[in-house]
Amino acid sequence: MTRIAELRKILLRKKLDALLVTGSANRNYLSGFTGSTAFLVVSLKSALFVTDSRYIEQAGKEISPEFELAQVKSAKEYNGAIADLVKKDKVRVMAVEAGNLVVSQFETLKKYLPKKELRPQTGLVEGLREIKTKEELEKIRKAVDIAEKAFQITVKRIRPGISENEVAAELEYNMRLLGSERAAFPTIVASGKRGALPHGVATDKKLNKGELIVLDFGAVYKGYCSDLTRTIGLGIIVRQFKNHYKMVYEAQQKAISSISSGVLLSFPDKKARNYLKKHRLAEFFTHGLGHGLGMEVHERPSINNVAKGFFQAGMVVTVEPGVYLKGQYGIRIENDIIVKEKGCKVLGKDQQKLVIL
Ligand SMILES: [Mn+2]
Repeated sequence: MTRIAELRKILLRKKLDALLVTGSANRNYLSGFTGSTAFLVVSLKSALFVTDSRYIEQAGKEISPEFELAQVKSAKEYNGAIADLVKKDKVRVMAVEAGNLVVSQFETLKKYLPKKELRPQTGLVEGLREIKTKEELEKIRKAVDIAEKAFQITVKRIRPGISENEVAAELEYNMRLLGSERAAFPTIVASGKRGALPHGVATDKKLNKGELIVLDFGAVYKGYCSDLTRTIGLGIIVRQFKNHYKMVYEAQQKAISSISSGVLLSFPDKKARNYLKKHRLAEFFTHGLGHGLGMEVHERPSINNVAKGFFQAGMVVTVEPGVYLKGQYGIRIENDIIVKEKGCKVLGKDQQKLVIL
């Protein structure tokens, strides 16, 4: 079944006549379009792709033949094209993406469709994206491979006195050279005390001996992301840091080995947290265990201790426990895994030992 057909099944079930797709990853997933300005309207009867002159040629090459392609000249005309389809297909209730439509667009659209109901919805397309096809899994695998190779090259250049920004720049440069379209997100390089900021993006702080350095980075290959975190040490590292590293690694392994199709999404987080609790580190593990990964670096499902639902074969998720000691240091280890019918598969290699440069 095509993605459009899957979506129509959902529309029918929810008694919706159409969906206006405005999220760029959702638009790409359904149509194949990789550009940045276009609307999709999928009704039970038709599928319309609307863009302007900048993207018309690209859209002609990229989009699935299920869509009728329409060109408009102005923002006003976008609304007109949507209204025309709504009329033609006798749409009464059109769903809009609550997370992907700005309020001003929503208000304008209401004026164009005074007698219709626009119903904000979340997760209609995102739900479909949770389970990856073989082709999608291959792209993610390649994105992991690129990030990992770039890290191995970059690590050789890390030494005391160079800045977090320089390390981030080299890492992103090496990912590009290896085939990444862009960095999946602003690269995190957080050294020493800054490591205790779970999302401490790189600054001009210089790396010092004796520090732990948290690097969180990802590549994008054919539209699919990877997301890895490595913690390394520089110079002589005190025993406490090494012990904590081992515990974070063990917590990650406990979580990974608990993941399989049919297991509660909240289970691996509990596994990791319980292990850290035994070692009195749970209070420093201040975020959820992980998240889904695909066309967006954070997507469904969330993997934390309040997550509802079950793992299913074909999901790709990150497993990234960390501990953050304010004013001292941080440790996080993150890998990307594919959920299987039985168990799961870690993409790339895991980082068992603390690498000390
Ligand atoms: Mn992550």
